Amino acid sequence: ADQAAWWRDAVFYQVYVRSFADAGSDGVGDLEGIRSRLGYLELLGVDALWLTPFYRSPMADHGYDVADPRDVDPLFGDLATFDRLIEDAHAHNMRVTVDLVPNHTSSEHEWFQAALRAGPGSHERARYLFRDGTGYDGSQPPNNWTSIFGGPAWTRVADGQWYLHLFATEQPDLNWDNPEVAGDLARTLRFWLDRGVDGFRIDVAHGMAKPYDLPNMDSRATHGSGVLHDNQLDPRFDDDGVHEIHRMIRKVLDEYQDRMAIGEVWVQDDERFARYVRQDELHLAFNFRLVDAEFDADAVRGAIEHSLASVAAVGAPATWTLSNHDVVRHVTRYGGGSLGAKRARAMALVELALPGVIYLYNGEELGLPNVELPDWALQDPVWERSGRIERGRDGCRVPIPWEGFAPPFGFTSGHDSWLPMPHEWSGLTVESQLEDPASMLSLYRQALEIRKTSTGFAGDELEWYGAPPGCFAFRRKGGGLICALNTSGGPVPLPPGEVLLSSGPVEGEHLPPDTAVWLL
Ligand code: TEU
Repeated sequence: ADQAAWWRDAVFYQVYVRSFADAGSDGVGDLEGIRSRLGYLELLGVDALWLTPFYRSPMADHGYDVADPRDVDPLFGDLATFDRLIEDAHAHNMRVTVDLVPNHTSSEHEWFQAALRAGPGSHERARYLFRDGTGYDGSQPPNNWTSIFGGPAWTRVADGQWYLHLFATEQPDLNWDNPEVAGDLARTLRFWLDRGVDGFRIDVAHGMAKPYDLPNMDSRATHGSGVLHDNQLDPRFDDDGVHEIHRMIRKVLDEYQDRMAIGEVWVQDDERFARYVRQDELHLAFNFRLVDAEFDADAVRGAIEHSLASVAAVGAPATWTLSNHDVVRHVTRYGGGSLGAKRARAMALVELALPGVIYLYNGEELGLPNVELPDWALQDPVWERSGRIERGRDGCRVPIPWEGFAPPFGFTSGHDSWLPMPHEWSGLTVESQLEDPASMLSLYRQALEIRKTSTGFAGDELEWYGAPPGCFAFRRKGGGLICALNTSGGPVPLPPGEVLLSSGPVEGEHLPPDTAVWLL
């Protein structure tokens, strides 16, 4: 049945709820805002949405710190609005998937509040990972684990015990050895499935399970985030016990029709990565190798081949992502300005030519660059990071410019958006790009339309052609579509075929630099 499932070649669109559309005037995006823009998403041509967390939260990590996973935060709306959103999205032929955050809760979650009150050794503390400290007076953390957000992964509470948090201090890790924790997740799954959601994106799906004795991490393990983890060096992630949790999740999903789950899996080893998408576990796992690849034909080809190979053995579709709410937007990664935008156009055609599942990040279809925000505007709790996100992740989370000539560009009816929007974005609004056949938005619309309707995209296998240095060309074996990319400094001969679409002007028989083309 999985062979024909709706998600196997779907194009998902990640809605960063805070930043997509504000139906009110508080400058923060909300569920009603999304509902009011469904027409746009249908016009764009995506099959499904992924909504980032909109649950009750004190927003220490903008909603990835969940205080109640079965309610909507008043900032984003209420359950009735959510139900209307699902109903309307389905009426517009789009599926809706939602985020799940099972590795940790907010420190404001009633469980954690009860754990603080109850004290060492209590039933309440056993839902989290509380431990005594080390050193003669217990004043040192239980082990050497670091937080992905910087600093030690342990915080000490008033009675002297320490609790584990792999992310912010306000995100205590749950104890997945406690059956109450799994029971509660099953309840959350059913709660949203019963409301009609089509699936889930599982946050930190390689987390959750921890080895009981919590052994030290190797000092050679990378501390930054966005880095693939190696369980040999780093026992914080990818513990073997995690698969039992994914089998539990899958069982619940299988009680319903046509529902799916994709895991956020940052795992180095291919064989270990593939375990997450075995028959009885998750349907899909994010592969971030395209995010890591520079704009270079060999690097991109390597990422594609690696991604395809890593899931081939288990028969799960590959997944493709260029950007998300945690990384620098790819227009900027590729050099920024008009060069970055040109390369982003080329990479959009490469990505959309690939077999499997696509995840677009809101705003990439407009060619939004990362924004250099002034210090006063920064909000992300991330403070001590690896190079690519050292100033935090706010720069890729600036709200979507919809229309008009000045900030907030129709994003909110209020005066200010939660992060300031650049004045230069007047040329990048949805309104201005819809009219312009040469815009990034028009390119995405055409590409998505062709991907959906052309027979060229059939089959899962690629055949690679010989190509000049700095270039590649592959053919979809089943359907015959050819995609060629030129990352070299000069023009190269076009492969034979009729041009269906190109990311920039193609003159005569040549493919110019920083350009990709589809041929049939
Ligand atoms: O990110 C999980 C994760 O592993 C992070 O290291 C991620 O690589 C990092 O944020 C990249 O910069 C998820 C969410 O996507 C992120 O937004 C949350 O902050 C995090 O979980 C905690 O819930």
